[in-house]
Amino acid sequence: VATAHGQTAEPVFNYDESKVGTFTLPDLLVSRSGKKVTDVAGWERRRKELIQLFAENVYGQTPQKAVKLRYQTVKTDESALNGLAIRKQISIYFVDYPQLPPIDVLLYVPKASKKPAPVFLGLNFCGNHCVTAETDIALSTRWMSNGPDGTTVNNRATEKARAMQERRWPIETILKRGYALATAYYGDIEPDHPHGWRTGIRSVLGDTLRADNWGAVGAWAWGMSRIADFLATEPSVDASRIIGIGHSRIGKAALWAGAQDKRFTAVVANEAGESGSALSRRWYGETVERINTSFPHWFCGRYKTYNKRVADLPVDQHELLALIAPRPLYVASAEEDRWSDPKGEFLSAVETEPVYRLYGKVALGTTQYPAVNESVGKTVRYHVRTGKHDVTDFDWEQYLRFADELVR
Ligand code: GTR
Repeated sequence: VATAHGQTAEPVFNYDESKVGTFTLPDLLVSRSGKKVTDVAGWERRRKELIQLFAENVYGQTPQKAVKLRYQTVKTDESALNGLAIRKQISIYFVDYPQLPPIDVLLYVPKASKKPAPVFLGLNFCGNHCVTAETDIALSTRWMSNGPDGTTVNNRATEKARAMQERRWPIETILKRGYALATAYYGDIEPDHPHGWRTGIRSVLGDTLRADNWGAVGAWAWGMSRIADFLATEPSVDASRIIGIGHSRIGKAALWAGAQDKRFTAVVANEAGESGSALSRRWYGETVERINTSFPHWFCGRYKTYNKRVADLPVDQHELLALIAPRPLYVASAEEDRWSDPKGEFLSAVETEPVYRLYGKVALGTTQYPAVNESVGKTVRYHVRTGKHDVTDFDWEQYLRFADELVR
């Protein structure tokens, strides 16, 4: 049986632009009660309403309880990467929940920087040992998805995993451009599998009986905010300039973190796709039903009730992007990453324009889908690069320029 959006009873993916059909997005600037938003004060009210709607229907409620943290510096290298960086390994402990593992933060600060450095903050997929070849980074002992070529044994990292994703983290370039980098393994906050919550922060916060209990993406977003708490105590970084960054599922978390927490001065969502940057109502690539089926632990229970009726969702993802306004936002796609729906990510960014305009800013400033490998936009930027689902030097080159122009 075809629904209004051409989706059949089985989760079927569409890669045919001619089958996308038409859809109506919820109006960003009209509140649930029908009130039109015409100014910043009205938007700030609407903003709160939208955060609640995303919490109730998509990501679940983020517990507001203040959690006591203890920061322990495990190791400092005053001259890492041939003198380019001061490198610190810090563990964030949850004082009231000693059963939880700490979040292990890896921080690089440019040694040449005379003042506190603006900082990119992004979670990583396979442990801090994966982002660099430096052997004095502790090998993460946490649960990992099984990786290729002996990089894991029984869901634990092996020495072979070192530098496995180094290519996605051009640390030296970031440092040479004057930025610090803070990263941590997303599985420190919650291991990414359906029972992972039992050993993570969701085992002690939230309410598993509720349809709007937070999901793993919400937990990862919360973890980013806890790392921001730590950065606020770290004199070598400028905590008024934190750029939240994330790829794919971690990009979804980065967006949700930035939406809720204004301490993220800017947000970069690299191929965040379905339930991240891309419009859910656009039937192309991954669907709400597919993501809820493959990853039942990522979102709140209520999100699943929209599997076969996305048109009934009270929100769509352009509203998540708009929650970043008036702060700088970068949305990026890759041409071959059709699963993330590049065009749906672009259109979502286009839709934020009226909100940025309320603040006297230009968002993308264009509705024209750009050529590949061309970065467009003003306060909101977008590119679709050639290649696959990944993070490349090209991507970072755009993010660094964006940060130079809008964050520094
Ligand atoms: C895929 C998932 C995407 C994206 C991706 C990733 O399997 O369908 O939504 O999150 O994983 O994180 O790389």
